[in-house]
Amino acid sequence: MLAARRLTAIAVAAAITVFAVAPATAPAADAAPAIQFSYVQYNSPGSDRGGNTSLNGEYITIKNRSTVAKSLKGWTVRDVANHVYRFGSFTLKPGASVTLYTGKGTNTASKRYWGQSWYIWNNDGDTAILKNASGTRIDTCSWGSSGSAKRC
Ligand SMILES: [Ca+2]
Ligand SMILES: [Ca+2]
Repeated sequence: MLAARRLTAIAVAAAITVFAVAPATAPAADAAPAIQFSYVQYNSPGSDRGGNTSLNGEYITIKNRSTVAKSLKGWTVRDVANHVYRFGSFTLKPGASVTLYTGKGTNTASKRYWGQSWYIWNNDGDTAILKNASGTRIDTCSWGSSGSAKRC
């Protein structure tokens, strides 16, 4: 009985040691995220008059760079002025991309529509922020006052 109890104590101690050591040997926390912004067209082509076609000429694309499908349910895309788009049930396959359009439209496996009636991304500089369902910042994409699109 005593021996068994002692062995249990040793096993628990060993488990605690492994647990304590694990973080140091785990992969770097700042490794590139699996889900990232890949491209943004912040200045819709032509005059920004607010028609739906023009609003959908403004978009941002998110890519799954990992080799496994990822659920984006509850994930958000926002600008610095806190306009927030939240994904409903949505899964991004390995290597696949989803484009979030500012205007209205019918959602598909690769297209999502924010449903806004005015532009979100400032032509003269802005930052897009991607957060996961628990609110952790996963990626950002920033641009300045020149050009109309950018690879993130
Ligand atoms: Ca814009
Ligand atoms: Ca424009």
